[in-house]
Amino acid sequence: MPANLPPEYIEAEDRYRNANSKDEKLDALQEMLSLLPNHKGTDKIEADLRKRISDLKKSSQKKKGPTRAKTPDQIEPQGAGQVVLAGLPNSGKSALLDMISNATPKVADFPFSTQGPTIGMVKHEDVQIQLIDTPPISEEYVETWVYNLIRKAHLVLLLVDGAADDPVANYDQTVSLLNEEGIHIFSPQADFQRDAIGKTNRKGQVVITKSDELSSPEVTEEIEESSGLPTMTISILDEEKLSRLSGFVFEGLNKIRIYTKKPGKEPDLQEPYILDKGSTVLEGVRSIHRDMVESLDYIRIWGSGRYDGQEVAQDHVLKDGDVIEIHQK
Ligand SMILES: Nc1nc2c(ncn2[C@@H]2O[C@H](COP(=O)(O)OP(=O)(O)OP(=O)(O)O)[C@@H](O)[C@H]2O)c(=O)[nH]1
Ligand SMILES: [Mg+2]
Repeated sequence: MPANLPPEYIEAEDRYRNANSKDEKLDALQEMLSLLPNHKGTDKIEADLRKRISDLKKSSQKKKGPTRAKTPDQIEPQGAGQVVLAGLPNSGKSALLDMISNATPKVADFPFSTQGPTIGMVKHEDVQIQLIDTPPISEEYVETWVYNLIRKAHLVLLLVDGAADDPVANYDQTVSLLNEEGIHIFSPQADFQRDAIGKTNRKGQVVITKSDELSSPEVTEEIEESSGLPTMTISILDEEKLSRLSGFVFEGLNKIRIYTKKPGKEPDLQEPYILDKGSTVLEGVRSIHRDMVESLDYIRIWGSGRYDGQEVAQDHVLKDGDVIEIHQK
């Protein structure tokens, strides 16, 4: 039986063929379906249209997965901590992540080139640190979620464009934009209240980029002094400086690594346990295995003890790199 398709149907079909986007295709297909005469000769066409509509809907849903999440600030922390790169347009955030992590964000010589977050993992010796590249903050425009991501960061790296005419002014502007949002950056070494009313306090450090184009070497000192934050200069052209960045970041996270050993055996150095700086032996044991605390008898320590294998009290403060041997009752 011939299908006898009306001219409107043929027009919709033309639109479908020439459509440039999935939405346009979907519109055209739905119109074709509504214009399709309802008789036996069109059964196969109808089935085919329904299948194409369903496939298109499925594929556009897939694209709206994690990469186009509604709230890009909700990123699960991984590794020793979540570190967010923040800075004015063109300050070198993406180039830095590109150089030191496994991620490949877009780097461009024009401002506002980054629109979404890019997550990279950076290796510091035997730990991984999560580093997130963000779109710029600026007077003109800021993606709404960027400040939320900064509010949740374990450490904020303030990137200052060393090639700017006045890097100090570049730093000041970065900080004042954050302050306007109620975000205040403190040195990781400073004592501070995490969140005061209406304010967010975050640990942060300064990274002055493009040191190969830095106008004067005093800039670093000047920014370090006025900010009171640990500050370093880097250049994507200077491997030696880049290689020091992961240590600088790890230091800012205020974490330590500890390892365990069994009596009479070599220490297990495969993967460290990550603890907050200042953690005691007891807190270390608790984070390794909560249940061990009750049956804990004593601990021997290699590293921060007076001598290797010293038996230490439960309130002994652990140091980065310590190896502990847990003895249970
Ligand atoms: N000479 C030199 N150029 C650099 C350095 N780091 C970045 N650049 C250049 O600076 C420009 C901006 O770098 P991006 O990494 O895209 O800057 P961004 O901060 O991510 O920019 P937005 O995403 O727009 O905020 C690019 O042309 C980079 O190649 C550096 O250390 N030295
Ligand atoms: Mg960028």
